[in-house]
Amino acid sequence: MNIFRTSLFAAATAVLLSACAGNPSATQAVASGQPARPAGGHGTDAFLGSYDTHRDGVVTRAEFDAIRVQRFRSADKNGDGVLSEDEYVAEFEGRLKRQYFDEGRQPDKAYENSIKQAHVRYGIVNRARDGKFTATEDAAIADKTFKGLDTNNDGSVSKADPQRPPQARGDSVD
Ligand SMILES: [Ca+2]
Ligand SMILES: [Ca+2]
Repeated sequence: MNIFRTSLFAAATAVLLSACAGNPSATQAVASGQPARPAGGHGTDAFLGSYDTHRDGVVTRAEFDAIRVQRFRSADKNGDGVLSEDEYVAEFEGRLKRQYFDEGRQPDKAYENSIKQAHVRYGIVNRARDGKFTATEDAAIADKTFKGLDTNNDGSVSKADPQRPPQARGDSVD
């Protein structure tokens, strides 16, 4: 990174920080105590815990897509544009570790099971079973996940979306 880009990055960070400081609702959302749960799970609560980076109780489609794309890219360690099972599970484990750390927990039986489930999920998301989970496949799953939770179809997921009964929710794989 050259000096110009470094200073640009610093300037952008400063703008972001001041924007946060000037936003009382952001502070209130944090104070409301909804825990961040980066490793997610099923249902609206888990979804908000994983994707609601502003902690304001709402995840817009743009916010969701940006996080999915960023997670996919950071998971693709060898940069070949697809995720192997190892890359996929390692990315999930990174989030799970952070969640355990945030909650002050030590890895336990549930942790091991979550990792096992991530391997099972890979078998589901990698439909072609070729060990190459693509960004296109990820985008298709993301679309299904989001639409399944945005039950009032207003382009964002929040508590305002009436939750469907579990059996009507379909196969959520993330
Ligand atoms: Ca890869
Ligand atoms: Ca909605």
